[in-house]
Amino acid sequence: MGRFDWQDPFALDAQLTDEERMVRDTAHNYAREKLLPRVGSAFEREEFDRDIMSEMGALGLLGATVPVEYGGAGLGYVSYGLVAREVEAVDSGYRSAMSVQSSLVMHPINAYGTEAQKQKYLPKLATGEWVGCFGLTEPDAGSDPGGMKTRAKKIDGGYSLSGSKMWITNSPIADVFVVWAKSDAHDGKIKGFVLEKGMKGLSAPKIEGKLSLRASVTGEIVMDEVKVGEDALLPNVEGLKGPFGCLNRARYGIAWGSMGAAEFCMHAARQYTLDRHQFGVPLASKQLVQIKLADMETEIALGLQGCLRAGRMFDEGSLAPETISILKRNNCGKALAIARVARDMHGGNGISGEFHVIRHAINLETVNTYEGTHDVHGLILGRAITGIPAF
Ligand code: TGC
Ligand code: FAD
Repeated sequence: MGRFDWQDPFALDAQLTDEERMVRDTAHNYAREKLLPRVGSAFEREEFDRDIMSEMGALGLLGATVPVEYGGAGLGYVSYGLVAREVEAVDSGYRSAMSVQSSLVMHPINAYGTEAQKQKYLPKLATGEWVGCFGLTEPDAGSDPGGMKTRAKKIDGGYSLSGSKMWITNSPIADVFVVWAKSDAHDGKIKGFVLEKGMKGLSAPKIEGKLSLRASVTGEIVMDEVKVGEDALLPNVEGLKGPFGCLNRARYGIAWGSMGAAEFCMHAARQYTLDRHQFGVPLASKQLVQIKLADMETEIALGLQGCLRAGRMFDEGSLAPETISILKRNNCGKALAIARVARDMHGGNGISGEFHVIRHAINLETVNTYEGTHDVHGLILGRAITGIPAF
């Protein structure tokens, strides 16, 4: 029989390639040395440090799966997931910044764009010189993006875009905006457009006062007859499968990332209850405490192993979107529950920013909601299981 390693019960590490371990270690060292020391004050002050994008870019953590010829790292999906896990162990908001740039901005340009668009945008997005954002959600169209009102009207030589997007990660600091609109030149079908900061009629006001994901910057995208040329259109996709193709990748990364946050919380709760003595003994000696740690251990181990399998299937081309829904839904829900329990196990100290667990719990409320809510992913699975859409 093997020896039990509570930090890696299914020997995940042994299932990785040398390259994947190297990527993981690079992300781990960066996250712990550069992100962890600044997250407390960033969260308190509700500020995202723009330099983080350039730092991640310099390490090859942006566009990990995008081909090297366009400035990406040309890595597989397991590497991408491992980066998300390490970054989100520090803060879900930092993983958000990485996911949006990689899966929601670089991926659609790479998958649906022209050669000229790829050459223009991808290298600068990969280094973090440019920051991107992804506009799908609208004030009246969240879980049902097919109900979007944003329109692209055909004009001489291009399009005029009008509408507004809501809850958009990175929009206030973005240079590049991938937005989805119903296009009258394409029978009202959804098309993607790449807009740039400074275009007339385009603004991205910041949403202030978030109590979750405060170290990430979130805003609106307001388009008032923004005129663009044909070269702004992403020509190679049409309909909701365009944005969903991006979301498949981001949701997969979130499944890994949420487990990173959960692991951080579990490790913190373990150490805290070993160190903290009440009634003359360490809290960790109590059955009620041990059962909580055992539950966390179980969910994290199973969640990560599911992610690894999904990553291998992604690279083989056999991963179905519904399988991603299983992992996005389960891992976010479980991570949120783990963070809340870890907060409780820290007693009064658990509400202090110094111990990080309450920040993770508050952040995971967002992570459980964005990229398809917990219940919406349940309904995606319900449709796949029964054949009956219940949205
Ligand atoms: P439905 O009829 O199911 O599908 C319409 C078309 O899309 C295709 N499709 C997919 N293609 C690829 N991947 C997927 N996962 C796909 N899901 C659907 C489908 O085949 C069909 O294609 P076609 O050719 O027949 O037209 O569409 P519906 O309108 O019934 O949608 C239902 C539902 C609930 C599944 C969907 O709307 C949904 O997933 N809603 C959740 C919305 C969401 O996830 N929004 C995310 C916004 S972005 C974000 O949150 C970023 S946060 C980033 C961060 O900071 O980290
Ligand atoms: P709603 O769709 O109004 O849902 C409200 C509630 O109703 C939820 O509990 C939901 O599960 C439930 N519900 C909805 N439909 C059904 C149904 N059919 N049956 C039963 N229950 C249902 N979007 C982007 O496009 N780009 C981004 O970068 C981005 N970043 C974000 C960052 C943050 C911090 C946040 C909070 C959100 C972000 N989003 C982004 C938006 C996010 O994807 C949406 O908030 C999410 O999809 C849910 O939409 P909604 O908020 O409109 O909620």
